Amino acid sequence: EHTIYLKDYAPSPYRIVSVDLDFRIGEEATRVRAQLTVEPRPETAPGTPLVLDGEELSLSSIAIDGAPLMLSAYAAGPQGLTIVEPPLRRFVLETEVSLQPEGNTKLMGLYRSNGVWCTQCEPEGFRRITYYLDRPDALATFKVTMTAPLALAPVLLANGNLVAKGDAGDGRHFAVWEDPFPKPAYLFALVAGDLGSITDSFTTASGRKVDLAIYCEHGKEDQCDWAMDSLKRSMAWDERRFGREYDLDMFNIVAVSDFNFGAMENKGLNIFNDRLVFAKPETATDANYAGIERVIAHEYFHNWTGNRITCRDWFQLCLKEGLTVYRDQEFSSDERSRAVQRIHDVQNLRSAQFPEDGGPLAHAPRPDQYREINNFYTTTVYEKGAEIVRMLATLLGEADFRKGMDLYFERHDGEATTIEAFLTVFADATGVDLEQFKTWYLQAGTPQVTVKDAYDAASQTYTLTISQKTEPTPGQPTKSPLVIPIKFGLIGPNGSPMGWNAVTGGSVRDDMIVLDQESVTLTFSGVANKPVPSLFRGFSAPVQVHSDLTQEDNLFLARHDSDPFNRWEALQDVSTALMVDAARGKAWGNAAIEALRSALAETLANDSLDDAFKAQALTIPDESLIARAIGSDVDPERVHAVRSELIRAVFAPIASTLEAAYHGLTSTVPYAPDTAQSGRRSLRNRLLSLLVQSSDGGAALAAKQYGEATNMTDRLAALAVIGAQWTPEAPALLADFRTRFAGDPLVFDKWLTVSASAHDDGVIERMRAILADPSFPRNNPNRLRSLVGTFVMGNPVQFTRADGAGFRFVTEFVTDVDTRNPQVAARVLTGFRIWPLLEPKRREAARSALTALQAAGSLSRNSADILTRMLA
Ligand code: B3K
Ligand code: ZN
Repeated sequence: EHTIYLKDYAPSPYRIVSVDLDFRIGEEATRVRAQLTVEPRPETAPGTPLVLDGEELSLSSIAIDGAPLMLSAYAAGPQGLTIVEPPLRRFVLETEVSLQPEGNTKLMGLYRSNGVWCTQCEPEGFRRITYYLDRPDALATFKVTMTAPLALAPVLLANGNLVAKGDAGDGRHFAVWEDPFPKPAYLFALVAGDLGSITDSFTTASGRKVDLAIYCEHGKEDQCDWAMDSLKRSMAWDERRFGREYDLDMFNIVAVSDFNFGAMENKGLNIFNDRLVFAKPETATDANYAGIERVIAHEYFHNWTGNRITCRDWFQLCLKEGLTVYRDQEFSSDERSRAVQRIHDVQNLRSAQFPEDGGPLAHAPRPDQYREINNFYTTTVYEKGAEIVRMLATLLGEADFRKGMDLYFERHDGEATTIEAFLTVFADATGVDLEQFKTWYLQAGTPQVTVKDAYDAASQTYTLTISQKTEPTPGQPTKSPLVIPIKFGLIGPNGSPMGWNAVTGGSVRDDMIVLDQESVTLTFSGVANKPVPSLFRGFSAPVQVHSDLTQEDNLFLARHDSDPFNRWEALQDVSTALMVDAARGKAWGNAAIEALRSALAETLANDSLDDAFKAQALTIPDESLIARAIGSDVDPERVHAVRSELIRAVFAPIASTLEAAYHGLTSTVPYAPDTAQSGRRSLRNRLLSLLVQSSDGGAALAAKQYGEATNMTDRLAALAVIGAQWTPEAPALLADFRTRFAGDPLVFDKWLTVSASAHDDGVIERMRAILADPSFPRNNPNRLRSLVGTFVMGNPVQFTRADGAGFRFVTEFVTDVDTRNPQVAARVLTGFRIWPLLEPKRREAARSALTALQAAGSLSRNSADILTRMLA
């Protein structure tokens, strides 16, 4: 299998200066005429062939400067088109190809979703539209003419600004779009269809008026307002926080139903999975509203970090993705609660990225080789990439970080660049040497940080010994020390911050320790009492910390730490430690449970904490986190049992308190997705979930909430906890939910998600029946992922069943879907990454399902790549 290496990077010997595309969209086929203005680079030797990418295209004509090419002058194959001996001067290459968007189930290139023609080109989809240099360092200006039947496609959109439109005769019409900003082909987009829309406008800081529109299926216009509101807030935020203005006269968003992932930042024409656009209170949850806000922002922010400045090659993917995730996280923090946002982002990092980084698919945020680039749109590239940018901001401080960003925009605007160039702007703007810091981009694995402390009362000195180690990962047997910023504070016996006179032994700046060696011992002098250290405040580095803090220390931090993240973290650590002990067969004592219970009850009663924070504090770490803390030979059924038991032990005795608090949070005000209301609902629903899991009356209360709910957040929360527990109420409520919202595919997804989350032994059979139903939309990624994606990632008990039924269900699914949509299949397959952690019987069952899949052969490159790495 063909591997691509970063070290082999070389620019193409030819440059495409500008592109003129003509799409003739029709029901049977679409014809694409491309005129590429090409020139050799000055150093290109005569006779160097021009090699263009192309896939599943049928070529009908080819000419250079108007003269048709002889058969011997070019070769068209399954990978592309080679012009054997192009002129050694500027020339125009003209090709015409035809495509079959209707049969395109891979959803890459030009395809049809619900009758709408739309495109997805990142990373390598443009080659499925025309022959081209389909690589991110080939920047060109695009002019796009499209004609289509007026009845089928009254709306014709492409990148940039609309420059002409009109009648084309024969029931057809045309539109011409021009994008003045040179861009790589992966940012190309086109949409043609019969769509409704909402419009608005935004005036930029310098007074430019931008027309905004969101296009969608007719009848859904009223579900687009939140997305529009989010867009306008994003545009204002990027001006305020980063000084970045929008640059075209229009900005369009189109919602489509069939889409391989969340959304795409095509220049001036973002295309969205409709689940990240549509929202109304009856059918969308608070989490959906927050997700829409975040992704609308994310794609919009790409206009500067991704589009104006793009990637030189796909190894640099986290240059745009990590940075843009950092930006969207900051946006959400500014728009909502910073502490709660941080907790949320860290939970996500731990439950998705840490398992990737600690398993067979571990890779560096900037990998140096790949077989299939689609498999590198990972949580490591995105979320760990964002953590790296966050550490940079922490190390430099906000003002210097902004200076570096300003220089980045100034120096690299209009370029396709690299991680090195990104780091250099910060070094140049601040004088800080970032050579060692760069290791974060190059090294895979979650660093393990160990902390030991000691206090000497006689000399009033406190010492902290902090060391780091990163375990080997595939292809990286040895690791070097990273630069780890540790935000911290010392807390005195009365709960207030403690100072010190001097520190020796390492680098401490104000409230930050910088660990850049394998180990450091810091000695703080003038420390009057034994402190409790609060380390990694705000989760200042994406590491796993091992400290000898006792349960008492953690409960103390949970009460007194001024850092809200660490207050939350301390409670998580307390319950994790109890569950890990229990899973290993060590019973917990009553005293430990009581101590945790009273800390949680105190948190619930604390008026100075906001509801959303309390909801997070009352969350017991999920099963994947416990499994990771156990580390090896994991039995997920036992983990599940231990977690359920802890919840009962802690909460059953205070069920009446929880219930009173639950009723106290009942609200009758009309639904709004704002921070205060959604925080209140999240706490109330957390309490409900705890009640269902710990008290006899819980399920009835949930059934009542389900029936009386006036919004989807409350209705789904009730259904989800009943569905997961598979209480006797579950089948009837699920049936009701399905009919109540029949005809809304995004609510059907929620039904699928709940169905796939049930812990009972009947779940696999029920899922098989769902998939076998002839009316099940077997090519829609949202439906497939809601069912099977949820099962592999969110139902460890049944997925890892000892009899192997869960594993086989998933490999059979992969075999089937892989023939139609390899990206969806490969993504589901990554759910197996936990297999090396399992106890021997389950490990063997997983291995045998995976080897059977491999033996069957004929997988797509996407799935084969995942499988090979999984079994390596
Ligand atoms: N850049 C796209 C992701 C494309 C994924 C291709 N497999 C969306 C985003 O990250 O904003
Ligand atoms: Zn992105």
